[in-house]
Amino acid sequence: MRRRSLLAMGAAGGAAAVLGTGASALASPAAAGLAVRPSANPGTSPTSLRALAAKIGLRFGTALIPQDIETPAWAAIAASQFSVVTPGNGMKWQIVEPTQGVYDWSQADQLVAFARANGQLVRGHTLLWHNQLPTWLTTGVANGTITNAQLKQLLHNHIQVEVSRYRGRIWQWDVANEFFLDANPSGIDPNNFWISHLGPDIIPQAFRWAHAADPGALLFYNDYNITGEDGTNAKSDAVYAWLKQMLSEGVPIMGVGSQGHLDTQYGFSPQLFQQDLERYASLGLKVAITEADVRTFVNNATDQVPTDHLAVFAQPYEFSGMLKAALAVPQVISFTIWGFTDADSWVPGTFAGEGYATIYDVNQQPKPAYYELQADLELGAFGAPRRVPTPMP
Ligand code: 9MR
Repeated sequence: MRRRSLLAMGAAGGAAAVLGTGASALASPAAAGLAVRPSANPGTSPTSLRALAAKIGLRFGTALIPQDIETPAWAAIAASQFSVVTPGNGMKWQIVEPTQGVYDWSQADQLVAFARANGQLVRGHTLLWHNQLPTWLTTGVANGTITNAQLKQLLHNHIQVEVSRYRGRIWQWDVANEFFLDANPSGIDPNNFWISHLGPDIIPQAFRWAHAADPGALLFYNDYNITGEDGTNAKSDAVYAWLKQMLSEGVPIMGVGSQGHLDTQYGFSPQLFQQDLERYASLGLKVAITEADVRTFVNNATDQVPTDHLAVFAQPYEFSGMLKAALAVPQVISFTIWGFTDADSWVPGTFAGEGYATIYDVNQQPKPAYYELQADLELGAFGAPRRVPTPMP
């Protein structure tokens, strides 16, 4: 997600970075002897992303929507390449309680069953967010039929019901999502739906409720542009200070998720990204890359061919920069991409004219970014520190 001025990208630095990766991006599949097709049999290919990541204890993940699971050829990729999965939408309040008191767990159950069948862990996503709330809830709050006291009670119930239902089956929960302003200085957005109605204490309260419902799950704060992507590091500074404060108050926050939604038009500093990951880790937190993708301008939403030929180099370069930074920090326990195929990425529907954001093309063929990540993981298996241990579901 992005909100930084075009000028923030230093043109020279951006171009050098792009050129620096170009040759290897295109040469890597054949030259490195890594040209694998996704295995139809989960876990059988020693060069799958999940198998390579496993050598240092890292979980490599993707978000999944029902189509990914229900289309056999897509499910084969999802099963064979990834060792942790996140429901793209299936655990959000709007989906699980579309009518007050009437639950629909079908998407969430499908995801959890798929993970179990394929030896994958699950990242639950997400309990407290201003977006994708049920209409009955937002309408009731707007017209006054739901008071603030009732809203708080409804949230408590939502967290208790959902976290309890999957107790013992979720590795990491994104408890709270996207509360900080894209501004310098940043801070918790006072106009956020939850903050404006219930005040900032609702965030630590949500963590306490989630912890009570599943004491074994790792509870995460998750946000975008919190690893230097804003160019100023203002949002990272604010999130870091808030996390430090929360931890000093004994709030059960165990991890921070950096989403990693990049766009080639804005440039990217892998160094700052790594420094910020290290800074969160220094608080004693686990760290996860939770929604990585790298979008760029494309010819159309169907074919998603980049219109700038340099984007074909920049896109894998930025993916690789995120992964290399993550590999350097042993507290980074998972690296998740936000959907594996351009065919069902959220990007074309949200950013007009953009796409090409994932690591497989619209026909589910691996792109240069796939091979870059594969090569990074293969090298990482020799040099990167092993991941810190975590409680397992
Ligand atoms: O991928 C999700 C997309 O299908 C939804 O329409 C969208 C609604 O806002 O949410 C997308 O996922 C978001 C995630 O839950 C939180 N971080 C940003 C992601 C992309 O918008």
